[in-house]
Amino acid sequence: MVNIKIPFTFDVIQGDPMGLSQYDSHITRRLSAMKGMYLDEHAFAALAATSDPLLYEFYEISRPAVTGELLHGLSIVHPGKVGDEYYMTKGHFHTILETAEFYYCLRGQGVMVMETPEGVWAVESLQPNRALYVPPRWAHRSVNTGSGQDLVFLFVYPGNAGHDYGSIEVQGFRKLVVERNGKPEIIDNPRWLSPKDRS
Ligand code: PAN
Ligand code: ZN
Repeated sequence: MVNIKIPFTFDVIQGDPMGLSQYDSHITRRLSAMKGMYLDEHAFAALAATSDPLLYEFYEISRPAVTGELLHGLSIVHPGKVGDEYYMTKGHFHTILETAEFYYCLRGQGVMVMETPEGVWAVESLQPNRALYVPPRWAHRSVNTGSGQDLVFLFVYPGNAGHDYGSIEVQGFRKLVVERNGKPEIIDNPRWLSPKDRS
């Protein structure tokens, strides 16, 4: 771990996969960690029966979980699909809802799917050298829509933000990103319920 009281630098390693010259944790999420999150349960089961592919991974530099600090790191979403739904992160709200996040895309093609607790939604594209600002209150999930290339981005968010996966794990986002005729398309998630219809 870096000395948390003095300034420091680190480098993005331009390999394949990309990485960081220093980090405190490396978290990997395989298919088995995403049970119930993909619409096509048969495709999920078929893939799970043959292998447990690595869908995404992220490197974090630890900072104290307090206001004023900024947590940051590098995420890599690998290319692939479960049925016709692209590999994606779980996605989450921040536990402290009123905390934002900044992303900077370094490699690949993808989208960020976002929504508020009220069900307002947005999808923005990610491509190298594009920055994305996720305002406070918006849940966010990154999706790799590229073929054969990792989607890689840096992220920065307040140290006290925390992660709330709750409602996303139960019903997902309002919109899904699937491949149709070789291209990404945004479709309604049939399992999504508006806040007033949830029990
Ligand atoms: C990112 C994400 C990271 C993995 O650091 O945590 O890309 O996504 P999930 O946490 O949804 O599995 C971030 O948004 N942090 O707040
Ligand atoms: Zn976040």
